[in-house]
Amino acid sequence: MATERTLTIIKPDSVAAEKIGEIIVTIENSGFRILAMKKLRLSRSDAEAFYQVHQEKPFFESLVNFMTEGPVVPIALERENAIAKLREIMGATDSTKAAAGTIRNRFGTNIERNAIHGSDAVETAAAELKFFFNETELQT
Ligand code: 3AN
Repeated sequence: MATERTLTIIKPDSVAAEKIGEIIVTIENSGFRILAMKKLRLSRSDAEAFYQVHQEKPFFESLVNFMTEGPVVPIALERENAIAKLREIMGATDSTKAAAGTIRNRFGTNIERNAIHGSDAVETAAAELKFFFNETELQT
């Protein structure tokens, strides 16, 4: 299995709850290497662009409101099978249904306020990493 890159975003709910450290410990203990990391506040147009695949969904505006309510921490991650592994330790989209011990089970509240983001495929991971980081920042 090849080394892969993926993107997580520690979302505004987790940042406000001061869970950045615990989430990073969990991710590092799961064998991921941090390639790049920053803390920033998304503008409305940034959040709309990041979630453009959901723009027709009924929850889109609420999702954009949530993602812009406070700072986020995007992190570029690397490990073998990174995309699937991150989604495994992240848990289901709906935090109330996420398996025990997953990040969304431990730190999320519901289907919207679900603690972290994780890329869902090779193409989306590449595009999402580019959204937050340039090539120099991703150099190891
Ligand atoms: P995931 O983050 O598990 O890949 P997506 O890509 O389907 O899930 O959804 C992106 C984000 O949109 C979720 N992380 C969540 O915050 C929000 N979301 C998804 N589905 C709903 C929903 N039915 N109601 C409210 N928010 C939702």
